[in-house]
Amino acid sequence: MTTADGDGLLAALRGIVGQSHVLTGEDTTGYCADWTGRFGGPTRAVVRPADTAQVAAVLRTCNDAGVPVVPQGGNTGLVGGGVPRNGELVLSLRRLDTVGALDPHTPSVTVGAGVTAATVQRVAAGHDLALGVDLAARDSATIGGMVATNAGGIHVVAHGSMRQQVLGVEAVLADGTVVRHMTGLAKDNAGPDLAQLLTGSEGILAVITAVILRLVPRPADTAVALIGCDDPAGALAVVAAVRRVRPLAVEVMRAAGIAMVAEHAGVPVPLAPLPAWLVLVEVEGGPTQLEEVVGDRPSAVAQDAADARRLWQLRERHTEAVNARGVPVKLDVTVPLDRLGAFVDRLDAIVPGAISFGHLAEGNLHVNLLGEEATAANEDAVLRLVAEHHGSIASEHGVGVAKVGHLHLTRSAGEVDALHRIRQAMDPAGILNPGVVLPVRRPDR
Ligand code: 2HG
Ligand code: ZN
Repeated sequence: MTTADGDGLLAALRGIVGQSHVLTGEDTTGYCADWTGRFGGPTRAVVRPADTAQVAAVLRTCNDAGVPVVPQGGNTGLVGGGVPRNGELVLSLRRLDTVGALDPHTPSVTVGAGVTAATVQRVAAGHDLALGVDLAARDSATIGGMVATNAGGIHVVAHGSMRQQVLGVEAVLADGTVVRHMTGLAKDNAGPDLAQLLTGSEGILAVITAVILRLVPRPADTAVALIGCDDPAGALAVVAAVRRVRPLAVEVMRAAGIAMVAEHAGVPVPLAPLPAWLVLVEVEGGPTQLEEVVGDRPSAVAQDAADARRLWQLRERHTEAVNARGVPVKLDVTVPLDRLGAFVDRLDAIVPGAISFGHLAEGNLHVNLLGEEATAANEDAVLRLVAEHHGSIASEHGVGVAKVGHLHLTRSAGEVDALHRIRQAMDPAGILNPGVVLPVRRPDR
């Protein structure tokens, strides 16, 4: 069999995963564009393996044929790292959706790459446990993609990002070799940690097929409040106060964003007049935990679960409200908290119409540029401003294809070279997610 021609390749792939799991033409539509509509392109086929052995056989076949592959989970990424750009094959991991053993002692659970975050939360809740990472895309985002991008979300202040949840990994290298370290031990220093190397590697080093996830205790009670502030300094005072109790989430929004969500989603805004800055805090325990955090600031403290859900909607529906206005340029950045005020002053001067919100305790702002402001020149100006303030140009969504050209603002030449060398060692033919994170190097380099 020769797989150099398209037909031979597709026949070989059908032989591995079955006729109905190699999609072509119109059937590939849902896999070819990202959620915002900003990134995407054609694919020669979408291949949907059922298990690790099939993933390995598919990759071996593609590697032998020199065919580039884009691994894809729930397709909730926002930087173009999980969709085809140029005819690459899409390797969809969604069918790897087995929920394995839950170890109540560690506690942890073993899951396939295609299991959604919401499913893990449901399974964990049955044991009074939770996955430490939660995000608005929970119903579609899959664990493989969340590990591959080191997803963060709303509870990083309490439990860290995916990196802190990963206790073991199974993955397949470009040539089909399966690497497995699934002991799930809480302490395990027998050499460099492969799971940590693959976490955040955005599909350029290997394809993650299964993971052991640490679970955290589910808080018996939580309290939620929306707090108004005049400026970033006021918002940071809320962060300082909430750190004295047990924070689960500290999210920031601005008046323009809240007004946009209220209009788009019909969610009522409980504070009038609308403060310039709003911080949504969730803490472990009852409403009394919030008394000192709220102080004499304008605030709305949730009285029941429905109230809390409404407050959270004001935050979680920002993304869809932004998208309803058109295709945004999304800049997901971190700024050191002591420079946040200075950064925002300059940001507002460059892009006064931007919708910014995010995860305040980590200094993670999602700066969404819309309409006439959604230009490459503004993107460049904002990312340079971030670098000037000693921040990161890729906070939690990853580099993808969106920020490859700006990676040097955040990572030194030595670091980028080391990453190229690791990639070359693990995927010599460069078939895994080419053009993501790192620029494609010519073969003579
Ligand atoms: C969030 O925090 C997500 O809601 C999406 O990271 C951010 O839409 C965005 O810019
Ligand atoms: Zn976010």
